[in-house]
Amino acid sequence: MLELWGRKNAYNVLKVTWVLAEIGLDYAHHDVGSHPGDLEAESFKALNPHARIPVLRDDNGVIWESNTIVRYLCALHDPAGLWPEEPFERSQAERWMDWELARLQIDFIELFWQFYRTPEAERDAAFIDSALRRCAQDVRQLDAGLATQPYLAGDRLTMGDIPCAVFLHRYINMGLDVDWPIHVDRWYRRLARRDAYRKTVMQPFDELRGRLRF
Ligand SMILES: N[C@@H](CCC(=O)N[C@@H](CS)C(=O)NCC(=O)O)C(=O)O
Repeated sequence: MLELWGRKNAYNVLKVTWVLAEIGLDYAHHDVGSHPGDLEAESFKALNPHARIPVLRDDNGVIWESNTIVRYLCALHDPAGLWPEEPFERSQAERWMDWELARLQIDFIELFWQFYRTPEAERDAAFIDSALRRCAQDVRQLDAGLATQPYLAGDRLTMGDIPCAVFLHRYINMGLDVDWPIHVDRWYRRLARRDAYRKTVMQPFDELRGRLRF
């Protein structure tokens, strides 16, 4: 039995709910991260000592770190599909997952928190401007990666698309005046034709607006 802990509109949880939907896996959901202090509860920290969501558990044990969960689910349940079996092909997917964690998410979380989660009167315009410029540069990198192929690791959807595509939906729908270049746009339209992406990632997130605490 698969179990997932995490608020369903949390950026990193979306990666997992999308993969679960994409593969068609049933799971029990525990809505933590929605109530003050629930991530600090000893019962939750016994699952993830870092007190962060998402967390997944199956018959093998507990896994935390969203991209690790994505890799695990794809390897176990969709080998040769979302999980490219051939090592070089897999590296083409994994490099985008690692880049998302090391670079894109850092730039975006700063922007999202300063612009979207911070009440308007408390926002720091210079900080937002700087984070926005870094995100725009990141989107150009994504565009270059998509210039010669429909998906980030080649001609089909793989786990490599998951983290960056979660970012993209938030980035272009948070109410800022942002551009997204042609190859990124085509990729987004392609993803938007997938039921699993629409039903998980392409969902309203306005309950997070101006809300520093959940
Ligand atoms: N690197 C971790 C980051 C996890 C993380 O920071 N998750 C956020 C939600 S996106 C969280 O737990 N925030 C605390 C909260 O929502 O209260 C991962 O990718 O799983």
